[in-house]
Amino acid sequence: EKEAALAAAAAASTPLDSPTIFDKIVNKEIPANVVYEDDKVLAFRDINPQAPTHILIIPKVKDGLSGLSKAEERHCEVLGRLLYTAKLVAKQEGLEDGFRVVINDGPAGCQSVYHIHVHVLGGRQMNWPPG
Ligand code: IU
Repeated sequence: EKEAALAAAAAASTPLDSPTIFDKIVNKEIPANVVYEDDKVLAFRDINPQAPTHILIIPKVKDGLSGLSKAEERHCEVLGRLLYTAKLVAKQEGLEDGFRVVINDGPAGCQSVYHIHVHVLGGRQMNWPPG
């Protein structure tokens, strides 16, 4: 019985479930320029900004959400919280003329950190289509 439980645990844990650098930021093990925080989410400036304002919003607890493609119905509340926080942060940053929200997913989506995050970009004219 114990072996079966261990096998099930091994099968369930993939590298995508592993902690990322964003867990270290949440735990304050590495510094970040935090612009907003509550009990559920953390927002901080991207270290490699692609616009005058470039902020990342992440859930404090990953709960399997390595990316949007891994979303389950139980994640609906936190997904809504991430988008609502994007609005709060955009307002806080004074992006009255508009802004862009991006979620990259998987290799083809150019995702590099496997802990879901919403990019908020603004302070310059965005272009369409994106690269
Ligand atoms: P992506 O959507 O997974 O590609 O976005 C990851 C972002 O995380 C990217 O814009 C990086 O510049 C950013 N980032 C960061 O802000 N701090 C870090 O320590 C690392 C990545 I690693």
